Amino acid sequence: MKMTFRWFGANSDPVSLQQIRQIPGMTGVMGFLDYKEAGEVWTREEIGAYVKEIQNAGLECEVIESVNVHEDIKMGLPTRDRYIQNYITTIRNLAEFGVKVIVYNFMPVFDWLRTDLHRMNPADGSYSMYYDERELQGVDPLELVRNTINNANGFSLPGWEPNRLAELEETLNRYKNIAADDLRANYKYFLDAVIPVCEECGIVMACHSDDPAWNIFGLPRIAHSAEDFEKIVQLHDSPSNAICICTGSLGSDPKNDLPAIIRHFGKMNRVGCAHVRNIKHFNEREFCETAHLSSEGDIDMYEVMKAIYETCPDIYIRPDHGRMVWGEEGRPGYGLYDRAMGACYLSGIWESLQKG
Ligand code: DNO
Repeated sequence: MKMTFRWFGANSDPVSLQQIRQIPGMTGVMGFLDYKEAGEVWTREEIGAYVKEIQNAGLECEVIESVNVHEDIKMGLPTRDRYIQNYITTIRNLAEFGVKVIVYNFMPVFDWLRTDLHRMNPADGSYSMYYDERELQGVDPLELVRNTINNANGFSLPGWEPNRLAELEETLNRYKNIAADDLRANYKYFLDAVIPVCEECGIVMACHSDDPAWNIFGLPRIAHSAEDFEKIVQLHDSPSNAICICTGSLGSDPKNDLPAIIRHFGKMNRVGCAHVRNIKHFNEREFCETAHLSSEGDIDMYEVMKAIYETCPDIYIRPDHGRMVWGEEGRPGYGLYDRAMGACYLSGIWESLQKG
């Protein structure tokens, strides 16, 4: 297992590479050029400078996250081929600089969704991201987008690029005619084009699960259960066509048996990496993000790490989200302190698995 940390780049992340390097056990970052629009080519110059900066800080950059898939590809529009070609150029460029895994998602319009980015936990005064389906009743998606962007403390949020969301109304209308099977067919078209290139240049594509793990605003979503992932890995049968296990998003549906899912796809060599975090449910479709410890939420982190240890021990892992603690005012979901504590906790479980 290689422990990594998400990093948004020097111009955008209040967390520095030196701080990341100082977290015990940290080997590298899951990198992101957060200024790139979906569909744009990530150039050799941009990637080269970014990777060099990370390596100069004593860290690796073998995973890149959120090379976003253009909506035209997901909708299967005639313009998709141009965006797929750009994606392929980006894959080749990333491979040239030593990247081994690309984390992406195939969710229509919304990458991840919360109804509150900053809710105080009455027990200890820390803050968490929160989701309550009841708070979405009667909410217009446009209003939700505005609120999410306005409440992000001035930070960019992954998957919430303002330009992409500017065409939201039109995009939502277009999706009315796209069923889950259509989306899957468009997904296959994309994978058939990019996976052979990945095989050629040694890249694994890791599909992130839908967050939360159900449909929202009537949009089709096809990546939130073991059955969904089974279909995805079969869409194009190759070790380069893999999944990113995100315990917090898959775990938002208590029916998802996380250790079993990890074991199943781990044994198939189809787990590209993992985002490991915990959540606590209050009601059906109402949960908050917690500290990583098993005792703080509903996910058994020991069992999650054990399943990784036993079936896919060589993957990249990162702590994810957690809370805002000690007065930190960071990017929602990406504070330094709670993720650093989470990384140490997960490394501790790992050590006990190795020695036990
Ligand atoms: C949310 C992240 C996601 C993830 C993308 C990958 O916090 O885990 O934004 O990076 O879905 O494309």
